[in-house]
Amino acid sequence: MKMRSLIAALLLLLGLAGVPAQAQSSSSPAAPPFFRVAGQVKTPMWVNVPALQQLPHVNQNVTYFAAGKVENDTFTGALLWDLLQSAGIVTNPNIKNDILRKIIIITGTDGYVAVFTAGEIDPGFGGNQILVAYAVNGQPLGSQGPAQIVAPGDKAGGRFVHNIAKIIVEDESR
Ligand SMILES: Nc1nc2c(c(=O)[nH]1)N[C@H]1C(S)=C(S)[C@@H](COP(=O)(O)O)O[C@H]1N2
Ligand SMILES: [Mo]
Repeated sequence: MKMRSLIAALLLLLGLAGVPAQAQSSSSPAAPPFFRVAGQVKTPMWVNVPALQQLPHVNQNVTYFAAGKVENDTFTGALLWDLLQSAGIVTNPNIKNDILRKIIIITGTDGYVAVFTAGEIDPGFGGNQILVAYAVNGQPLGSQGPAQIVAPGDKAGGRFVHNIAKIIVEDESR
């Protein structure tokens, strides 16, 4: 009885949390609508496309190699920096440039991993416009969603992690 109402409540929560919104387009198995932002952040969170769309929109036209073929696409998304600012990267003010010790680990639902550093995306340092993209050429990512990384300037698509499952901030000295 108790367990059954717990399960019912969980199903209701899942429903409210956006499973129906996800059920729209892609023909391949639906990717989970949320990914996790956690680790050395003040506010760990679950992020979906509507949450990303609340951050400033950035468009990037990129040309890169994927499996030996040249791709050219225009992606829309939020800056990885802005997303992490909304979670608040934990830094120690007593450590000189502590932000430069932070490592950002992006993992896809298939376990694929690429790593960035806070220093390369911090506007005060590298300022690279790494995107957490939710649309390509004006269309939702569908089976590659809910979001993927776009790294403008990369020659090949290896760091363009699809189906983001988690973004974890770690510290060099962990
Ligand atoms: N989750 C996940 N993302 C991934 C990969 C992968 O295996 N799993 N492969 C990467 C590689 S090696 C490339 S070249 C690009 C290819 O994606 P595209 O064809 O959409 O450009 O995706 C990247 N992102
Ligand atoms: Mo690749």
